[in-house]
Amino acid sequence: MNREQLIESVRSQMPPQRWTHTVGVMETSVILAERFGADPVKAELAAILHDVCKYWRVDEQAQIIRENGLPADLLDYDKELWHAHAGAWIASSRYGVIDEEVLDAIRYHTSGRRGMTLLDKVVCLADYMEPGRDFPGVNNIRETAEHNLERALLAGFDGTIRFLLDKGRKIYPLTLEARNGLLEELE
Ligand code: DGI
Ligand code: FE
Ligand code: FE
Ligand code: FE
Repeated sequence: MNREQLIESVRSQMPPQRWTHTVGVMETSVILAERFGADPVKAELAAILHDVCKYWRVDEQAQIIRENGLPADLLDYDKELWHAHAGAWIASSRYGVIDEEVLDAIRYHTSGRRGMTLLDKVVCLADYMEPGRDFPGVNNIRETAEHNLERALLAGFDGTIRFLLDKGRKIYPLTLEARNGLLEELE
């Protein structure tokens, strides 16, 4: 499957506004990769696929997690987390992506993790700050991302954690570990 076929396949699995978001993540991932020294080709591939199954039925996402040995504890946390791990599995099994760096960037684009790679950080931050995003603090993240990848991503996770606290929701441990890891890197 070439790039155009991949794009068409992913596009057909989501509503138009989610595809617009994906294009924003693709473009922003390439910009951030070039700015901070990650591989822009890998960054774009991860971005194309990062939300591939976001609009699949949640029971299908759960089934992928249960049947393929993905972290079962995800099922005890918000459904919003599932599409990232399920998406990495689909990228590998359906689209033949074998590059573990690309698969990890898809897998951890929502939760983050401790010791995020440069590529993980680029895709996760692009997902926060692509041009279509509009939430309180997004312009601060964009300005910080002009010069500091870790600090910008930290601001993104801080916002998500605050949002989850305000809503009285659970926080997946990898998100706390991602934040702790970024703080240690910035020390
Ligand atoms: O798929 P997107 O909408 O582009 O963005 P995403 O994959 O980063 O999903 C973010 C959503 O996930 C956001 O609304 C918060 C929600 N969420 C629920 N529980 C957690 C969580 N996000 C993180 N990072 N950690 C959680 O524990
Ligand atoms: Fe996502
Ligand atoms: Fe995100
Ligand atoms: Fe996304």
